[in-house]
Amino acid sequence: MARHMKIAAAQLGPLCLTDSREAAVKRLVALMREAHGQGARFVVFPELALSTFFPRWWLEDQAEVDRRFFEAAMPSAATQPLFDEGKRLGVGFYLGYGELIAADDRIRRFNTSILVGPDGVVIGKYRKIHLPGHAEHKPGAPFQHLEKKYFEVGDLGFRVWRFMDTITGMLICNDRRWPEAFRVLALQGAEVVALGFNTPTENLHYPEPPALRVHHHLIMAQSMAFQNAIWLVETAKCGVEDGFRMFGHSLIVAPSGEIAAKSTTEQDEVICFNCDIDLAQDLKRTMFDFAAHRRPEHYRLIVERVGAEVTPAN
Ligand code: ING
Repeated sequence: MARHMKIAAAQLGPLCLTDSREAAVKRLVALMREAHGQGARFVVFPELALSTFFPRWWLEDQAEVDRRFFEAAMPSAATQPLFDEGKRLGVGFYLGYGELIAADDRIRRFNTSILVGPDGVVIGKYRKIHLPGHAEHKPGAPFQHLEKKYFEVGDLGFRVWRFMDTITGMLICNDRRWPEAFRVLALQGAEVVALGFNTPTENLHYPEPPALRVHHHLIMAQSMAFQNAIWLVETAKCGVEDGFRMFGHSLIVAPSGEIAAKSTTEQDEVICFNCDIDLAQDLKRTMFDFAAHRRPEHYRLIVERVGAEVTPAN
């Protein structure tokens, strides 16, 4: 009998600068209830789900940034209601948030996600490794993308956990643009990967057609799911936040690479699918039998070289 798990992507519409954590948590609890009502037992929330996407702003008062956009404890009084609801409903969840830790007399800040079991206990933590954007102020740009300013590169690696009878891994947003991230999870036996994202509709560097950005999002999700034979759940925070638009298109993608469910709005929206976790068996036994087909002795450049260098054989 194949293992099934009903998984939901709980997409969050805009959160504006004036929205409190408590307001965000209220909406997350409502989305969790809606997902549970559709039969979901695992709910994937977006990246940085407790606040507006603040890296779009150049903010100089670090104490204010820490107070408004980072969590020094998880759960805290403000987020405890979400953990309580998960436990009450018997629902596990993925949550993205800004993590602040005061460790060995310095403060460290990460773009973090956690995996919480249906008993409300934190099972795993991931700190975003691929930080896009820039660290310096771009006054001439229509908006900033200052993840390199506000966050440190994650120090926990790409890992998987035993989770509700599956092997589940976590990624965050920009990670979905780097095949290495998925492959490292798949090499550890990942069956499900949860990924929250906040992706601006506009490109701050050059006038890229918005439809093209969605096209990239869709092809990456399908190819990463297929080439690693995983269920891939990608959940957006989207809509217009303080005048800045981010796209939705939350997805549940099967190991076949087929989109099993996709959101249709840029608001709070739950999509849900009854995922056959064992669907990937045939792929992992044949086409993507890593042990039988991979040739790491020829892949060394992937690890040894960071940027591209022209080194022709002739
Ligand atoms: N957001 C965007 C993402 O990777 C981005 C940033 C968009 C980078 C498009 C490059 C191109 O989807 C986050 N939060 O990583």
